[in-house]
Amino acid sequence: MFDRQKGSAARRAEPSHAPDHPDADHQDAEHPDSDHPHPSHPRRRSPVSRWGLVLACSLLVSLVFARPGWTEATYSSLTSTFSTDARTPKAAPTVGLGDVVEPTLVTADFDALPRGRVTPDRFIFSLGGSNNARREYDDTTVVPDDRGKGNVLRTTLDAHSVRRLPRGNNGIVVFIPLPRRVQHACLTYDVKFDKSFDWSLGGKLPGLLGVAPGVLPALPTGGHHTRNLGWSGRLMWLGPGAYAMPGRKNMVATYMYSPEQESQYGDNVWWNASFVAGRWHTIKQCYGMNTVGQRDGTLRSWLDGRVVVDRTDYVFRTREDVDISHISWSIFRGGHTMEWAGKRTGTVDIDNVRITGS
Ligand SMILES: [Ca+2]
Repeated sequence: MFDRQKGSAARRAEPSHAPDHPDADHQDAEHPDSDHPHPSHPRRRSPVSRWGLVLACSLLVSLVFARPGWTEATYSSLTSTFSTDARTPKAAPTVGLGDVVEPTLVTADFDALPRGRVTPDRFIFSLGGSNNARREYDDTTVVPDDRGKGNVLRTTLDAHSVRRLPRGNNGIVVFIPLPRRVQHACLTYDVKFDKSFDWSLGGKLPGLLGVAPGVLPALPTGGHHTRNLGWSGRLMWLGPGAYAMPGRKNMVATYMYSPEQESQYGDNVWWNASFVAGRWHTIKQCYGMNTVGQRDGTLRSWLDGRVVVDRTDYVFRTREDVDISHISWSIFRGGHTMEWAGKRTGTVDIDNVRITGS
């Protein structure tokens, strides 16, 4: 029964053509290690430095009041810098994974972004990457966080559409190089589907992937043969039409492309758990590369703090130069046929993205 369910969903699971904007890898440059905060060294402050601070604050205040549009102007200045660099190295905190402390590679809460449709620069400022194709982001907006303060990133999925049908570019698919390649990594984010979300047959949520140097990150997606050059691990929400589990309204699965995948369109690793429309969930996905030639890769997932997948025998790779190299920021319905479309326009909100790894 398990295999039949898996095959049923996997056969329908993804368009048979490639995403058309694979992110160029040219910005995957190594940056200096900035993952360890500077140690704190208490020191005596001289009166000169204190007056310097006062003067600097005064200058900042005068600038603020002199330029009503300062936030946007300042932001534009920032983003113009960020748009030419994949990411600017900055001191980042560390977070714990059980008893292991991993450096933080990416963190984004979207609270500093102006509300409204996100521009490529603002998306890149938050999460990295180099894809400046405006149309990739035209379903993504910054909206207030309904939990009280700050913003979240919203992807709108129009009624009666899937990724490429009836036309255009619905949802979002971008590939974002990590600041550096790692052997194991965890991706955490909050996600909320709107309260009347139509689960339809299902769709994709962001995950991580790895490709060998020089290989386009779109390779282990879209029904392509990975040729052992990469793997991907995203999430899918799946509606009842995509599986045979009576009584289940929707299901979540980790959606894998790997050297041992059974379906051309990827395999589902079921969570035996469901999303609830209108409720914030916290997702954590961890991927640990296997030793080449051994079945010792780790594949773990949590939903709202509860372990839903715990595999220690996974095979992600058959070569040493495949590791964890990109975020796969995929949010769309599909599948490649209209049976994946929703009857209503729906939204998927994401916040508090964090990637740790080493
Ligand atoms: Ca936020």
